[in-house]
Amino acid sequence: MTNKRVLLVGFYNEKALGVRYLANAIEKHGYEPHVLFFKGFNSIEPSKATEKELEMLRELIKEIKPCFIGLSVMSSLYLETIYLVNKTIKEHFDIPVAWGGVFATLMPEKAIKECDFVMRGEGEKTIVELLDALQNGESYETIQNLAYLNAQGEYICNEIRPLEQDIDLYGYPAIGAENMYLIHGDKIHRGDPQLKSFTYELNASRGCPFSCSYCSAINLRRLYKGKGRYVRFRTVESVMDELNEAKRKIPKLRVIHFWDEIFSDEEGWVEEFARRYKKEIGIPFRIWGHPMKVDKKIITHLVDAGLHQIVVGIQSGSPTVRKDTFHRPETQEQIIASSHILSECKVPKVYYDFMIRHPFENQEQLKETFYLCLELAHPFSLNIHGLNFLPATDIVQMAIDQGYHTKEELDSMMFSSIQEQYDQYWGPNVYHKITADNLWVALIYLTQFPQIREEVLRLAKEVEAGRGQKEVLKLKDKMERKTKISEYINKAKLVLKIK
Ligand code: B12
Ligand code: SF4
Repeated sequence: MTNKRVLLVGFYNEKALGVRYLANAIEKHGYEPHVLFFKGFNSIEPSKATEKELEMLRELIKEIKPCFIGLSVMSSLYLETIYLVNKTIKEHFDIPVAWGGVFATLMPEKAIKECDFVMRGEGEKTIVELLDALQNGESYETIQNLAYLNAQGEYICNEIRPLEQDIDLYGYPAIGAENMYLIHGDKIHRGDPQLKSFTYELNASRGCPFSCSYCSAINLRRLYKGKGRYVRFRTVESVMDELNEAKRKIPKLRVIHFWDEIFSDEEGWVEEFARRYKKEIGIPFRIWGHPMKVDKKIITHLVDAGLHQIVVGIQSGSPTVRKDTFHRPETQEQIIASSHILSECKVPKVYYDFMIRHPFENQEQLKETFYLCLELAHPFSLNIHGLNFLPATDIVQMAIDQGYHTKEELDSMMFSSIQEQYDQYWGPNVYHKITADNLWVALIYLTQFPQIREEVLRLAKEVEAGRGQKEVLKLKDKMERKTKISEYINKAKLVLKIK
């Protein structure tokens, strides 16, 4: 077999790092990667694949004629589209299809029902080994991380390989490679969409040290138990090489996003990074943080280097919900102290994430979130959303054990349509239509605005006494409108680089 063309498909994200890393990995081994981003990013109202988009996919496959297709099934939220894509490939072509990504990794038995191979965990080595075996007509039976059905139709799931400790060896994701495509809005765009972007996204590390029950990180860590250190950092040198290349290739670049689950708080690494970033890159950057990883010295270095935004997960103001339900170890004091550090260090934009209105939380605990928010140091903004049950995460079994949902109910939620799943997270029931029952949500929202603090405290007393409903909702609507306008202005300023 001499056809070495491979099609890798990422979903709902033209920046998807997984397929970009894989493209580089297989290219190094003599394959010709083609990367399709199937549908662009839309975190609020993503639509499923249209018939026209599926037709465009079929045309592209006819044009490329790949010997192998890999689908990156990172999230279960858009399985509806992945099934459609998978089905159309299977119906029209005789090409082996593999699934990889976090969903396929954690639910290989479900995934293998749809495709020929499942590759679990980090895919750089597995995909090369599988492609080589297929090319050479050799056995793939012992390839680590691989799952498949054998000739008898039995499910085989091979052992997980040791984790690569030197993640610099993975190189960095393909930027601006020729064979890249985006199918979105019934159109096909050729070339890497990243080149026209204002932002660049990257990972300086892999893995998260925490164990939140609603997140896949702990399940991935368990999968890799005994296979080497799970949280690994790239060298500053490797990160800078990638950023310098991104800066050279992306003319409109204005913001860098680090997509590390939690940005490094390792002092030596951060010092070196900050010094070099400021000198060589000098573009505002954004990170994700954790209250237990907010350290004054570290944040000072990062702000000096250009830290422009940090998003910190708090998730609940109730210590009980946080500890017993979400398995988050941080205390109220640590959360409040971290907010003071971020404020003193003058991080320009601080966001706190909260997950509210889920079956594990009662109204008293919702109030605790309100009172915790009152103690957070300004300025900050809040991301308030619901709880999305994700397949294979610990919180799913907890909801069953504690009698909040049956397994069947959870399955129908977790495997529902794209729109229904996004609605559980961002949707109308969580936040947008605040009813009299959940005035506390509106009050939580209002804690972001220090200028109306006294008014909010007064209204909280009114609500405690069963009054003030209209006033709270009116104020919330007013502040929401104002915030939207100032967010648009800030975005425009950033893009236009006006200070
Ligand atoms: C960065 C990130 C984002 C970014 C970008 C995501 C992206 N599509 O690239 C943003 C902020 C946009 C995002 C959004 C969302 N995310 Co997110 N995200 C992450 C995070 C922290 C890191 C992902 C990453 O870039 N890793 C680095 C790359 C190199 O690794 P990778 O993508 O896993 O790819 C490797 C392997 O998986 C494998 N692989 C991947 N694809 C394939 C394909 C083949 C064929 C093969 C062989 C191998 C393979 O090889 C790759 C290289 O080693 C993960 C956590 C995690 N640990 O994965 C959550 C995570 C993937 N996100 C998650 C979720 C839920 C979401 C959202 C749905 C949240 C929401 N409700 O809006 C959206 C969906 C957005 C979208 N359209 O994809 C969940 C998914 C779990 C699930 N069952 O759904 C995760 C696991 C976190 C969690 N809460 O558990 N996310
Ligand atoms: S800190 Fe974030 S990435 Fe890490 S386990 Fe918790 S939710 Fe997941």
